[in-house]
Amino acid sequence: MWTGIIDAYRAYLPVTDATPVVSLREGNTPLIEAPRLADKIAPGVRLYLKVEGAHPTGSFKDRGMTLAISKAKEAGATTVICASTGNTSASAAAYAAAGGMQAYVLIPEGNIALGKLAQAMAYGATVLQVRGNFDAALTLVRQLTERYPVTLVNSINPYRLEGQKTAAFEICDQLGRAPDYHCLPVGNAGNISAYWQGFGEYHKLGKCTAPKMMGFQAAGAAPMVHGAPVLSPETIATAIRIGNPANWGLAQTAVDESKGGIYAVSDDEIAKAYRMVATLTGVFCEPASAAGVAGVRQLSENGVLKRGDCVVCTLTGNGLKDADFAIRTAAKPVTVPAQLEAVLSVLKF
Ligand code: AN7
Repeated sequence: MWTGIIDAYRAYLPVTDATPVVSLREGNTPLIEAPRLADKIAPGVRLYLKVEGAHPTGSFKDRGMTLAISKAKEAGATTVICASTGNTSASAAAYAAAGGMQAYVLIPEGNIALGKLAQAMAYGATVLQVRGNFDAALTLVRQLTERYPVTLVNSINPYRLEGQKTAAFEICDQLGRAPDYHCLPVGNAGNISAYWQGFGEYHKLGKCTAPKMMGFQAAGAAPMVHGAPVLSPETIATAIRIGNPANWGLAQTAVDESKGGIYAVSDDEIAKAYRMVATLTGVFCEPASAAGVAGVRQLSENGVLKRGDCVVCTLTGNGLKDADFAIRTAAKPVTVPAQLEAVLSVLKF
């Protein structure tokens, strides 16, 4: 039985037998080859999708949260706090509930997907909607954790990255090698840093080569591409609507050491990639996740990706979290009376 990433990768994680493991059996997510998507966006490339939306709360955050919450519990914490564009708050709320703790979550008012808000509320977190963006919420959370006895579970907490690095281990274990390129969206820049940590550890042990880390920010929220914080980040991909990433330095190191890069993709490209992933692979990801796929297309068009290259793209979150976006952007259902002729007038046999 799969019992979660702490059990599976215990030797690589900062836990002891005394650590109380709070787990929802996260990890072991599917790695799916996507030849039809590759034909359309990067012909000749061997493209795989790491489906992190298959997690218990529907995003990659669960990998880091199981460790952050377990370590918080080990240290005797009863309360945890985070700022979030949605997925971190959903995951923190779930793991706090699993561990018998209280979660406080600060979210930017009006700018998180409804499913994520529903999750935080349902799991019993105290939800504060901040009149400001994610960056402002994170500043408040940092100030609170400096002054009060509450554990921060944003990715500034090193246990988050330690947990998230297991995705890189899994990819190498599933694929039997590391990809040549690893593509993923970048928001607060924790995940790309965690992947590099994971690939690096496996590389040192002789278990894999080191992929080039390719991060993609939404064009309206691309501080690392511009080399300066963005004061008012804007994008349809609300999960990565972040103007001043907390893990900027680590992420820059990841792309520098791996000879990768951070690039911008437009909202239009993200929306196109979002539709293509769903219709050409059967995997439903959220808009932010599609930034990495838009990135694969960009790298192929720019001639960076060559025939035969092995590319893994992480789909970070589940499409159901932002059902609104799907309904706004896909073909509308046709309403018909309950009569065969009416149905046949639409379905042309
Ligand atoms: C679906 O939940 O920052 O670069 O507060 O939800 O590690 O931040 C979410 C980020 C990509 C970016 N895809 O990852 C939060 C939050 C999805 C996300 C990212 C996020 P990082």
